[in-house]
Amino acid sequence: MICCIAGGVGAARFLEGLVCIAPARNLSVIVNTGDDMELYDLHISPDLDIVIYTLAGIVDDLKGWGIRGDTFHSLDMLGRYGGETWFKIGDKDLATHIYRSYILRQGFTLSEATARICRSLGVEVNVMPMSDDRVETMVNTEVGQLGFQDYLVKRGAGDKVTGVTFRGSEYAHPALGVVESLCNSDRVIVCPSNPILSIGPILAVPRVRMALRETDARILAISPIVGGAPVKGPTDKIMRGLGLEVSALAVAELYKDFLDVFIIDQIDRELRDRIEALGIEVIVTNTLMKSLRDKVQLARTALEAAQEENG
Ligand code: FO1
Repeated sequence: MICCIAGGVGAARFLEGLVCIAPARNLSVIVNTGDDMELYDLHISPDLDIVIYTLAGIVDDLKGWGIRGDTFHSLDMLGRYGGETWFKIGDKDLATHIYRSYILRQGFTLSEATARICRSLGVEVNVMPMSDDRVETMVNTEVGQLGFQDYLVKRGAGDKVTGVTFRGSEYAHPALGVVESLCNSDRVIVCPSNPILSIGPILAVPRVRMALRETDARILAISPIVGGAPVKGPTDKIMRGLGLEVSALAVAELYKDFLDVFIIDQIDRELRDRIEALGIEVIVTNTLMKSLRDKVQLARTALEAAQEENG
């Protein structure tokens, strides 16, 4: 059994490769919900949707989020009413948010809504939200505290970041199956996602970090930082804002209390010794996922590395 810890686009691309070489029934994925937001009274879970749409084969590959070939008639109409249109929700995507919100309003959990969406879209991987409790990633900036999507999408990640907090995380319980999955898997893979904004909220759920420290599973992570820059998104701005160096080494430091193996890109090979000095095994390979072949190759390297000790 393999349990993955995932944010949005970077994680989904890695998972696309992983499902090509590992049976879906052996995979579970714990997904960040710190990015979730309410818009038009709908509960939107961007990272869950990115992972689910990718595994269902319907994601818009170019953007990495949303549904391929989606149209935006509903959003255009909302704009005519003077509504907010900065968050580009397509017509088909809108149906997911309506359906999820409908299930939640009936008193079911986000886990249940997620399981139903996966079933309907033919996704056999066990995709779980990190928690059914609300955890909100808040970004402290020079213009004040912003919700994650306000910071990233509405304001284009242009504000200087001074801190990040995960509102509600200290009281959040892991969703049903999360701790079991971390403890009963042979391997845990932390996907190449933003360590602060995407993996950070998951680790901020106290029982999750505890389970990572306690599990017998071999824990492996893939660096989302290559050559001192993020593969995607504002990870560099966030890390700098928190006074961290933008490097694979700094990511390793963030995970060192539970990490066994760290996969870094060839370009970062000179960091090997310093990461190994943290007590973490290092694998150097190509981590850039430009084609499906790259994704499968990276997944294969991760599986082989994670297998080594457990046999
Ligand atoms: N990201 C954007 O940069 N602009 C958007 O308008 C946008 C809309 C959107 C709609 C649905 C969805 O599931 C995701 C969407 N994203 C959009 C991506 C998303 O906000 C972020 O990439 C993730 O939250 C970060 O992992």
